Amino acid sequence: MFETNFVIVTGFLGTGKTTFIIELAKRLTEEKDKKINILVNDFGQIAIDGETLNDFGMEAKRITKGCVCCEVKQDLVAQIRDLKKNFEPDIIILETSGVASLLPIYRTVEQYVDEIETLTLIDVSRYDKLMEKFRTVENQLTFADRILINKIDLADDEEMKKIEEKVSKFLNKENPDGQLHKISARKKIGLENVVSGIVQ
Ligand SMILES: Nc1nc2c(ncn2[C@@H]2O[C@H](COP(=O)(O)OP(=O)(O)O)[C@@H](O)[C@H]2O)c(=O)[nH]1
Ligand SMILES: [Mg+2]
Repeated sequence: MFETNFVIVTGFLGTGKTTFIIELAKRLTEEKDKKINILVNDFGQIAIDGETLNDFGMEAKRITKGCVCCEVKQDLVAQIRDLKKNFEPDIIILETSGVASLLPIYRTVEQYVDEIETLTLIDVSRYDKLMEKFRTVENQLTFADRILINKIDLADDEEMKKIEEKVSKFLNKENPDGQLHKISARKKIGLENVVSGIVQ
């Protein structure tokens, strides 16, 4: 049986998931010689001004009838089976919807893939607001292997220090094994360690 690894990318709408995945997929293809397939669960979301995967010539399959963490789990399983059979990817990357909880997705896919890596993006400028309002953001941070503070190009040193302290405090309590990375998906900063964390 062909072994496929699976990368789940969560983060609220607008945190930079698509931008990050484009860069991640490029690097895994070019630098690590991996065959990548991408799944996007973008139900009910209006694409903001971010790039879309297809603009970059990446074949992305969409799951649009509901959230893969709840009502369309079976669609996700069907897509994974289909990709494995037809493309034999080394790695499948899933962009979840902004409101998806991580754990149910993990549980759904674990029996169909070899290794799962969970990544959660947060946005320097919206961390406080999102943490206050959305329980799912807490869930996304709690069950992530890696937490990526994205858009560091928008924050000065003082702001960066503050947000790092807040995120570290949360992780110490809720997810002490979670690895923290500071990145800019758009400016392509800090991505090397994330890539090598996925493929040594
Ligand atoms: N300044 C800045 N903007 C970013 C960065 N990463 C993504 N963005 C922008 O944030 C917006 C949302 O990005 P997108 O990838 O569509 O987010 P998604 O909804 O999580 O998939 C777009 O305008 C991106 O260009 C970054 O590192 N720095
Ligand atoms: Mg997106």
